[in-house]
Amino acid sequence: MKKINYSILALLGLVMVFTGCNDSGKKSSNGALSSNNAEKVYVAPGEQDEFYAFMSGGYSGNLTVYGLPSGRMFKEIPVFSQFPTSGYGYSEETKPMLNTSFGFVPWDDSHHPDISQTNGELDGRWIFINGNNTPRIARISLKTFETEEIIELPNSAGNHSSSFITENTEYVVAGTRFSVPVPQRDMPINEYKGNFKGALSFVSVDPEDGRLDLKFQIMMPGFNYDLSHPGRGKSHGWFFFTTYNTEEANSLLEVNASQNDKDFIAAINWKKIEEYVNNGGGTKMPANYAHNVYDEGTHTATSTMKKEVLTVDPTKVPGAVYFLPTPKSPHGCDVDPSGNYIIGNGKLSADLTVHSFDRMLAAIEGKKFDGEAYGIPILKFEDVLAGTVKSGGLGPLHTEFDGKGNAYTTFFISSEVVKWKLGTWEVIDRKPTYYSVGHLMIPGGNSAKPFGKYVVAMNKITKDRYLPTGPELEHSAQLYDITGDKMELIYDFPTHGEPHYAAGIPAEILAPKSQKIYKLAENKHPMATLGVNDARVERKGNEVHVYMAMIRSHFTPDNIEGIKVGDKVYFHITNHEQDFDVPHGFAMIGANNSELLIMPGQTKSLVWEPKEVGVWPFYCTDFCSALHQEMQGYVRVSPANSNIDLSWSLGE
Ligand code: K7E
Ligand code: CUA
Repeated sequence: MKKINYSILALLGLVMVFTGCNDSGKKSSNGALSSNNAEKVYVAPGEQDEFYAFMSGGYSGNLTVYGLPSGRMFKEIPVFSQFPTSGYGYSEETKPMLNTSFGFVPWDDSHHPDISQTNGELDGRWIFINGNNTPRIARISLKTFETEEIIELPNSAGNHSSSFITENTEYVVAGTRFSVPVPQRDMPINEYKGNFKGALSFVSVDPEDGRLDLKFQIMMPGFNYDLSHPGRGKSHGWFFFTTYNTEEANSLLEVNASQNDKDFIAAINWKKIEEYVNNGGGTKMPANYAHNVYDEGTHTATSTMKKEVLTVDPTKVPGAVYFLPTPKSPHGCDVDPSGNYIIGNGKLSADLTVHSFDRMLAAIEGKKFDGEAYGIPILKFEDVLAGTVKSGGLGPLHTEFDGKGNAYTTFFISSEVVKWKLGTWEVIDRKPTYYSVGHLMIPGGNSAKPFGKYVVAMNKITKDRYLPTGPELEHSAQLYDITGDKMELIYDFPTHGEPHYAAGIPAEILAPKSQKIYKLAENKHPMATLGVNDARVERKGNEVHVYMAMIRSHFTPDNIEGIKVGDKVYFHITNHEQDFDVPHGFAMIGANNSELLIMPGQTKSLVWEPKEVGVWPFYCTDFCSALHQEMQGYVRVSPANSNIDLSWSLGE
């Protein structure tokens, strides 16, 4: 075992800083300004982009939608974070989406979106994304672009190696980045080694409606499970997870988790484990985790606490789990479109390690093991190795594929994308990125059928690429044309939050089925006001329910009296428009939450607790017609002991 000393780590840090400065002068020499390249990204007014790109928001907790090649941002989809722009997480209907075993958690750190697949190809039904901080997985509809479901993961901490899906979207996986005591308990931190566990969760996806269910958790040794990808084609049925900190250090990991020359890629035969649990295998253990589901018919989410989880001890299922030694604290774990090559990106190395699925099977068959870790067989490095890419770069992180036999790997430290050939492992091209690139994305680039026209590099450091905006700049994406032998940098665009990973898909798969309105006739919200004659105000003790309708350009009712200080006023508002792209907003002065943005045919509820006597206005926040400014109303608030009757009206 080779030791990495402090000075190497310090050097890596320095190289990173210098790369940031040195490359800044190269701007004019990379061809980005040539008119030929300008044409490649120019989407003329009125024309539409060729691809959607869904970028994780990182610490924004959300998912942003961009067009490629234009780099125009179309939407921010709220997922794990409250979003005042639409009222997500503020409205009564969506608050349950953010419920967890820790209570209401209105934020997360989202890293890896992945689009649903059928037979290994993008089918564009849903997109999944992980919450890294309070371990969760979300499912978002690619018809409504709304978050429909969030499931929490028990026994986990730092859900990083997620949310990747299997070839027919049988499962979406989650792997714990931080191993923890399972079950959680009060114990000394320095007794980590041998006592903490790393849970790999397999969440099943209903093929019809996409509903999630935590089917089983594999209780692995207490390493850090960093990234993962499914097998595909011949390796369908397997899942591969990179690990680091196989040293099981609990402090100063930058040194103590860099001791082993090799960590592992864990190869999981999930089909075997599925069979084992279907035959009654596994142990049920008590748990407490939230399962939140948004119903499109009622426009309302419900949160259920689940109390049990099925755990699997991997040593009880022979032939299901193996370790593949992989150098230098690997980060990315990527599988090529054929399913034969598993690429481990050792973030402290220059070379890429490519394992062969065929060779792995042969080694397992021949029982050629190099010892074991906690009862899990370790395969011999030389027996599973397919090849090494001598990259010449430093700090490889992530790899994507173009479907034409090429792979593209990002290098954080040397700030570049390197193109290399699968099978021969030769480097074909390299292009700088600005700066310190993390993930990269080719639409469909982690499926059996990539659309290898562009690669998007997602950079961590922006520096001089844009006009300064104070100490922090938005992160920067860079678009490369990859249709030729050499990559060509053709565009820069800012991205919101911190896009770790992204998922791209041809627009023609999604655009035709994108939802235009919600049909009012199909609105099943129990508090909906489907006809204006149903508009009313009702009191139940100190709760007041306002059943309100809205259409261009008024609210029904718009004058309400008989509300008292100390009341809890629920506005249940139904948008009667049945026209594409005509939402109305609703905002109430002094409400301790946000506005609501209500889609055509939809009902949303906002709670307001008036604290002061007076006559208080509300209004529509979205400029919806020439008379939008007239779309307003008043609520009269009387003293708590007043006896003014409830009344409501419009146009009287
Ligand atoms: Cu940013 Cu995939 Cu969370 Cu690498 S991860 S960069
Ligand atoms: Cu409705 Cu503005």
